[in-house]
Amino acid sequence: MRNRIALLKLLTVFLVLGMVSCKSKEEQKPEKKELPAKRPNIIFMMSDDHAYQAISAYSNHLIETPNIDRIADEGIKFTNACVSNSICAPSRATILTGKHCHMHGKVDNVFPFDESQTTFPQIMEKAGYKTAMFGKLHFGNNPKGVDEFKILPGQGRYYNPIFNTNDGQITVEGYVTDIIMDMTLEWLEENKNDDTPFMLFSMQKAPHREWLPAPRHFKEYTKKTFVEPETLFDDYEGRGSAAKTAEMNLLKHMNWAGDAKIYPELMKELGLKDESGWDLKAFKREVGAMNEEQRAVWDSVYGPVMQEFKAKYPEMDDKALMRWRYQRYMQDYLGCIASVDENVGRLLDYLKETGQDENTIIVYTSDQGFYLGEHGWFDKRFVYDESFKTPLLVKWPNVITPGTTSTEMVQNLDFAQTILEAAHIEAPSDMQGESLVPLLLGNQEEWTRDAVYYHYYEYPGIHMVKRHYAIITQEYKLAHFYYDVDEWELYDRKKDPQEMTNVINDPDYAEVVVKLKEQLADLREQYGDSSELDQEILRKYLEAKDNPDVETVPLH
Ligand code: SGN
Ligand code: CA
Repeated sequence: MRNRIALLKLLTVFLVLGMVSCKSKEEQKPEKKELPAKRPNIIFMMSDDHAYQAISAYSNHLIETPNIDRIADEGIKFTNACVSNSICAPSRATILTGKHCHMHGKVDNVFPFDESQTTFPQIMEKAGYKTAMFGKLHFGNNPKGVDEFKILPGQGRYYNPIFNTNDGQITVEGYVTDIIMDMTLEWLEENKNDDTPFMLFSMQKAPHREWLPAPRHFKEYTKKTFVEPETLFDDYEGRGSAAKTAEMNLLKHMNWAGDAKIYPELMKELGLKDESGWDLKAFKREVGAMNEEQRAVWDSVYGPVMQEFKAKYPEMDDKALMRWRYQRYMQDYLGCIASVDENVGRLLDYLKETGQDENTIIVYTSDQGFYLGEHGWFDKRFVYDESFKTPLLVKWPNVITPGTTSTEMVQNLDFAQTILEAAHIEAPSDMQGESLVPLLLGNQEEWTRDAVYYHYYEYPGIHMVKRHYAIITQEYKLAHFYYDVDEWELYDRKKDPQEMTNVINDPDYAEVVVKLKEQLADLREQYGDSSELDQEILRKYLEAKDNPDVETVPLH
């Protein structure tokens, strides 16, 4: 009897435990989070050529960016965000249209943007959002769907820049990064008592070539020494011919005056040539635009740097020169980032002070990544990680869990649909991305993408990076360089994160290659890309190249 009672007690315990554990399993099942009912404001900050290697939320081996990091700390950091074509205007057109380049037509920096394309600010404006855009667009025409704009013509200048505005051109005295943020803050201040939700683009020119820091950063940054990347002296063995023939090597292809800030007079003295044919022009464009005061500060810092170089130059071999080039490049590039970061801080502080931060989504990104000496390079264009990946940080109070990291493969292609969904606006069915809202809300299970598509076009042209398209998964990257060569490259992203060895002919990867080629063909079909289209785009490009009657956007 006693035994029976004991057994019954035991059974009851098990039953209760069982119920409890069932219940806790149900409780553990993540609850699907919903968008807040109120339409948010959105501030989309984008810099030009800002490498994720130069944001301390990603890595602090080069610089601390405490203000940009605040967005990551209070929101989400994407560590695998990428672009569909690593070059300025095409990336911007993809962001604004939500389509791949072959669909919106802005495949390179050469032709102007097709203004008949619908951009997402136009859709937001119609849906009752207030819209504005300040900074760099680089379309060869003015933005559509923004009530107010102040846009740099073409690449714009660092000092005392000119802007195209709703009311014609203006020249603003000062440093471009500060000025673009002044415009952003002025607009916010003017509109702060209006309850209409807004979509505001604040797009920095910095840190684009020729990397000119603000006077307040010259001194500090020209005195710094930065850690060299492991692949600075890459000889491109193990890669295809595209890497070997590209013209973006720090030693061989950087300009003396425009890039390294060697004064034209000193170039002459040392017998250095304007190899690109536009080096001296670029120097004059930037340094020539300074006022007396700016030029005096400039000379007081860069003068001694040049004297030091003059003394060392005769003794320098290629290795030493490469090292000097790298340091000079980083000093200026990171000096530009210092201003970008300070200005992000100004914006975050302003929003906090005025309480506008509560219902405002803040995005920080770049139009693509950039090489900071990795593989011996500057510039971008390749599908290799440093240019393919781009920083992406998003803050949305009470929606995104602070300090979240996502390793999902998200793309600039997705931004339009994301922003539209966040604003409760239906996206047009011809947009080709996927809304990131599930990832922002934490509904991870709704995200199913396992591969992205990439296509770079601008060749032959500046920096000579061959045309290629590619499929990228978390594990592999398969690229086809299809013009003036016919070469395939495969990289094992897990085993070879620096992408030093093309394993396309390695028998161990034979099956992977077959599978990825199939998947790539499917992706091309799904997105409406094809060899016929590649040929048509190429023919148009080659025809326009030497035809002065075709309208093109100036490169510099
Ligand atoms: C300029 C730069 C190039 C750069 C392109 C495109 N040269 O031509 O180095 O690749 O812009 O940049 S420069 O010395 O004149 O600046 S992009 O960001 O606009 O795509
Ligand atoms: Ca760019």
